[in-house]
Parts: sequence; C-alpha cells; structure tokens
Amino acid sequence: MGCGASKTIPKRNRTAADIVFDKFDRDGSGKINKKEFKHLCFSMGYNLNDQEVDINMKLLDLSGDGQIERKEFMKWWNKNNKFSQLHWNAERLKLLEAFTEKFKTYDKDNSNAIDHKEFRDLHRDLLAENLTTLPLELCIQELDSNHDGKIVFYEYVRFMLNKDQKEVQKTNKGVL
Ligand SMILES: [Ca+2]
Ligand SMILES: [Ca+2]
Ligand SMILES: [Ca+2]
Repeated sequence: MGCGASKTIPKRNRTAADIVFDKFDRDGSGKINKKEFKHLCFSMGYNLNDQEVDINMKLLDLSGDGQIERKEFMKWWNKNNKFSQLHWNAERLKLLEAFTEKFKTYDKDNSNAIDHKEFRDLHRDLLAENLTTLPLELCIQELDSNHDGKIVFYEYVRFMLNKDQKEVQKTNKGVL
C-alpha cells in the first residue's frame, strides 16, 4: 500500500486529530511508539498499565511495525469508544494474552507478522482445532483482511474473536 502521507501535514490541512498526533509524537518520528501512546492515554485520563499498553498497541498497529502511524491513529481516533475500548476485562485480557503467545509461536522470525510460509503451521492448527474448514489459500484470505500478504496480530485476533462470537451464537440460539 503506497504511503503518500508525509510526516508533516501543511498547517491549514491539519485536523484536530493531526494536532493530537503531532503533539504526542514527541520525537517527531511520524509514528507513535509505546511510550508516546502511554503518555497520550494518560493525558486523556486513561491510565493504562504496561500490559494494556502492549496489547492495545498491537491491536492498533495494522502494519505490524510495532508503532502507530498517522493512518492507523486516525482509524482509531475516529471511533466513539476509542478510549473505553482500551480497557479489557480480566477475562478478555487473559484471552488476548493467550492469543499473543500463540501468535508468537507462529511468527517464527519475530517480524510481528505471519507470512505465507509461517501460515502453514497456523493453518494446520486451525484445522486441528476446528476453527476453520477452509483450504490454505482461502483461509489466508479470510485472515488477511487488508490483503497485504501477511497476517498481523490485529487480523489474527479479529479472526479468533469472530470465531468466538459465532460459537457463542451457536450455543445460544442453536443456529448461526
Ligand atoms: Ca514518535
Ligand atoms: Ca504500524
Ligand atoms: Ca494483513
């Protein structure tokens, strides 16, 4: 995906979100890192612990580079419940931790993304756990929501939670 946006936006085109982004991108790197994100949330009245910062950063990081770029930030910022969604209850947090561990085992080269080669192992496990019946190629399409050829943590979690939801619906209503 081409990245046309430069690090700085001409003043007249800056939105309120841009101003917030630039304010908290303290080192001017064009990206919000963990420390900067924690500070941003704290300034807005949300005191996240390190674990919450970790998990939420991973979920906002659609490119898998470990930081929040302007585009990723905008996506989050435009949500109504952006801050309340950063707090996970203990049960969900535990689930997300388990997802993190699992994701790490598939991401063998620690690139923060599961590529096609690594996906073979993940696919094998998903089949074994009945989480998919799709063949390899179709399954990667379902997981890789932005179709950039790799699966980042957010995409993995989205897929897993979706499955979770369907399971819940199944048991509640008897049908999907
Ligand atoms: Ca920065
Ligand atoms: Ca990113
Ligand atoms: Ca992807």
